[in-house]
Amino acid sequence: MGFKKLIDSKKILSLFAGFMLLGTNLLMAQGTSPLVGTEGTTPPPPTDWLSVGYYVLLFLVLCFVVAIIGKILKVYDLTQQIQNKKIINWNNIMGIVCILFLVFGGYGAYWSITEQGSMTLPEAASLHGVKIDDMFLTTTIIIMIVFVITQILLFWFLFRYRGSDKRKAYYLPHNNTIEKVWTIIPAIVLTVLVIFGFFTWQEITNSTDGKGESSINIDVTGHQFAWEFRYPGADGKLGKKNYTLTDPLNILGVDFKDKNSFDDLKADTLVLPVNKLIRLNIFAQDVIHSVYMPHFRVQLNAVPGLPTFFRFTPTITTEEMRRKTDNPKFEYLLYCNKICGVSHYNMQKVVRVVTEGEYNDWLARQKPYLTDGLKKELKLTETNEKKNLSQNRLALNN
Ligand SMILES: [Cu+2]
Repeated sequence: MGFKKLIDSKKILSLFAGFMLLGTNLLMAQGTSPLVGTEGTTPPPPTDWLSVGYYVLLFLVLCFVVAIIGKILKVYDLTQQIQNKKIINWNNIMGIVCILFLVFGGYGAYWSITEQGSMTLPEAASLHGVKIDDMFLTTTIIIMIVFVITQILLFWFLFRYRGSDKRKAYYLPHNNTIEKVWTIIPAIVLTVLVIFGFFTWQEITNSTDGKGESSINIDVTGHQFAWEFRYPGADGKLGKKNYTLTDPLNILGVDFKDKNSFDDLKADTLVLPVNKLIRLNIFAQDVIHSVYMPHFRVQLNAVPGLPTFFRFTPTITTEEMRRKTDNPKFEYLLYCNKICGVSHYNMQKVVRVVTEGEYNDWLARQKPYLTDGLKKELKLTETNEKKNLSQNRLALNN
């Protein structure tokens, strides 16, 4: 068999299609392989092989059924034609199919909203989150109204004005009024939505306190595949960072020439005091990650070489949320929202919102970033000892 014949062969093509489907199946099932995760992470959920294969098969069966019905109708049509009998009026059939599509499609949309509607984001637990939700709701309502009106008009017109020998189509080359209506109305609605969004976003990000002096400054650094937190010590200031100083002991590249770095703290959980302005300074060390905290409506990319920040005020403590959701195990979470590599799914941290007193207690228990090992590496103690020695000598000489 020549090459041209081979690629034209329907059997080969269908085999290829089957192979591709199997490939998709395998891809979707990926994730069951044991992955190297960071400590304290959860194992990946087992993939439901049956469901993937089941839906692929269901789709194939449906395609097959539609094809068979089409063939039967075609044969019926041809036999009618041969016997000089009335042939099927395809315009009527297509018109009815359109109405059926409108009814079942409309019901499908309704079902999807009522069934999956509860799967939207939970109650907003930050000040600006409420504003984002308002905006989202307004946009959704407007879109829904437009959706219902346009779908009814579209399918009703397809049915009402379906092809017929009794009617002649009206030729409409151009109509300025219609052009104006369908340009100006969407333009006004979209402008209102965009301006609404613009002001909300400006309110969230606009900060006269750009350096974060009046907010609690916390560094969040993403790397494959974990988040690191750095809190300011008693001085309330975070020391400078310089990526060239990064090494196994100084994983964040903190610059200890800056005195503010000495009391900086390392934390494993993101603990936040309630009703206080928090400023997250966001960094990435390898690829693009994304800080995502759905309850606080916070999401911002962590880009290597481009520090960003997000300021927000949490308003509901973890305890309150546990009571509200009636879930004693409830935790706020910080996820990575960029598919950044094989263990991306493991890049999450617990976020705990507590009262100010609890926050101060917790902070006092955190370990300093400047560990003994790091002190040794930086020869901080040695130089101090040398200093002491020379001072002693000076004292002796005097
Ligand atoms: Cu990531």
